[in-house]
Amino acid sequence: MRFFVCFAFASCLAGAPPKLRPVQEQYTKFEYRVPMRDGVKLFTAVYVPKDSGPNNRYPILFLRTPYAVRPYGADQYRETLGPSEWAQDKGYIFVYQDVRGRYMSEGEFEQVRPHNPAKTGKQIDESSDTHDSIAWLLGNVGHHNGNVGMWGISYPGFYATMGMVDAHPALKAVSPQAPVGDWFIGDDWRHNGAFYLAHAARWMYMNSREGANDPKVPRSNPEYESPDGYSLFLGMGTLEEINERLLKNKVPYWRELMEHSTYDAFWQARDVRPHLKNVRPAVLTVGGWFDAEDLFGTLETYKRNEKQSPNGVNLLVMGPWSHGQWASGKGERLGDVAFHQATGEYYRERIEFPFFERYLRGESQAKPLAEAHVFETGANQWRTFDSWPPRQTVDKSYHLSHEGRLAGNPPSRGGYEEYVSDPARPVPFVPYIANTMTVEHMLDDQRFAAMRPDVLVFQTDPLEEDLTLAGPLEATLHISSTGTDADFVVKLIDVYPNDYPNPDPNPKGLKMGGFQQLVRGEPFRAKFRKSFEKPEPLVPGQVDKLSYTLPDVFHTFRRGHRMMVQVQSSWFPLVDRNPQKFMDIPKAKRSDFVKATQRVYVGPVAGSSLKVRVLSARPEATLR
Ligand code: PG9
Repeated sequence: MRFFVCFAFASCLAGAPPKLRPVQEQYTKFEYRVPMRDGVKLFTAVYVPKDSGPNNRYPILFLRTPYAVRPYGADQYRETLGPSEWAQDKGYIFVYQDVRGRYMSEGEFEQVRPHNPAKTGKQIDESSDTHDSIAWLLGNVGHHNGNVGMWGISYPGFYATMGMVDAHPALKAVSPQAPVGDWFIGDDWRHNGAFYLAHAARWMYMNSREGANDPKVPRSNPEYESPDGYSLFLGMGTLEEINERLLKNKVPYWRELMEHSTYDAFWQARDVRPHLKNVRPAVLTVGGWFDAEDLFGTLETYKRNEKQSPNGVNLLVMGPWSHGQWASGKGERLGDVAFHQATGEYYRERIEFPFFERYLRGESQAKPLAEAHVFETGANQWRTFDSWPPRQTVDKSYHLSHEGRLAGNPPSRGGYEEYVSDPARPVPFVPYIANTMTVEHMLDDQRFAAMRPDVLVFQTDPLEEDLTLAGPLEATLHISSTGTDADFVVKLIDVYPNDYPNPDPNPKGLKMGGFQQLVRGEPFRAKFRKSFEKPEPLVPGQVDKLSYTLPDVFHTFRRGHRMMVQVQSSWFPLVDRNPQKFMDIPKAKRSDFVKATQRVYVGPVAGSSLKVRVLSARPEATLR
């Protein structure tokens, strides 16, 4: 059994999901306009179990969203309720609310509204709107047991996070899932200053173009002129042309984003992390190792809460998932990579459901959970730890070396590898045709990239033993460029052995021998190497240092596999093109995009490396 081992519980097989009754048979729906402290009313849909006899009491599970609590109308029911089929079946009072300024709620919407810890009187933020809503629900909805929980994925995950800040005392359990942490450093729009073009263009058109806030307007993609995003975005040339041609200049938020192209007060005010202090509710932060949108925010939410709320219950779940993949379906695979078990059902039944049962219905309802419940990719097994990253790791650096080697020691002589980065022929981010950010790109085969002359490839010999990495990665690159700005993308890749078996059945005709599975990739925009607030140009030809953190991994490189690092200067159209000329990129014209020769240095001093954390022991966690 090479791929399917379960340590965390006696079995990691999820039970069969419950057979659900239609929502309207089990629940009665009510709609309310809930008043906030400043008089603004928020549209709120409440589903109460029908069998709520005089003595039956249920916890409340509350979700706040900017994406509409459709369907509207007290006789119109959602098809499913709550975070899972187990929760819907058991019976909770499920509450859905349009956040301030969205769809049927009054007031003004603000994207990731900054938290105001010093608010007084009628001043509001998302924390106070949550607090006021909970107070109203407790006073106006019958049959509750006095305990409230919250959950939400992605943007709703951000609202769950804000609910736990200065929380209402009845809020006992919160599960922020793929929540935003910081939009400039690592979530959604920018990663280390590099702009996530394909994702931003689609999301913004769909959710924040003029008129999209009308409940009667369906959510829709922009009208892509072609399914081939590579040539489409390349043909549009500049960010301004993309705004005109694809977004039809209809997205005020895109313009706002373009105005804030450094880590200025706008972004700093939206950094959620400083506010995660002395959080009282039990917290279960949930995320996916292959979440392309909010992996950074997920890990940062857990880590910052751990540090700043030392007395709280703070738990983490990380599975082998794309953005939100854990919420439905079996979760047996992502893209071309199989996990050989129903990871999603397992999580919903064995982790998320017990979490809410325990903290909202009572300790007798569910066993305690481990602090960190994490899926080990590569080995395909769930593991539990008392902390994340685990304490039992040792740091090890893998050095980029001559002749494409990746080695445990730095090379004894210095040198460099170089390539020409041409903005007219950027490195594609996927080996197939796509016009949006695909979810699978986070683990797609990188063989197509390894063949390009503008991608550097460094790899180890086949490993003699399994090697498990647990925690963040630190990239250090010594670089020079003939330009005055440049992007560098560092990718960590698991190279499968040449005799690796193909799946059976194999409808896609996959050739897994030599497959280069992306484990983690992250860009860095070089002008931000000293400061995200005050970018500085590169001096052409001068060696400079970039060092940055790539989000955590929990991955085992199996015996016989190789570890590979690729370095490149574009990742298109996932990331916008860098003109390779120091400037405010949203203002770049076609003529500003120029070729540059990039050098990556190797050697005993001022070389380049990837620091990893190697798991040195395998303890199991105590349960909380
Ligand atoms: N990741 C998306 C998002 C979160 C927060 C703000 C803007 C976008 C989402 O899927 O909701």
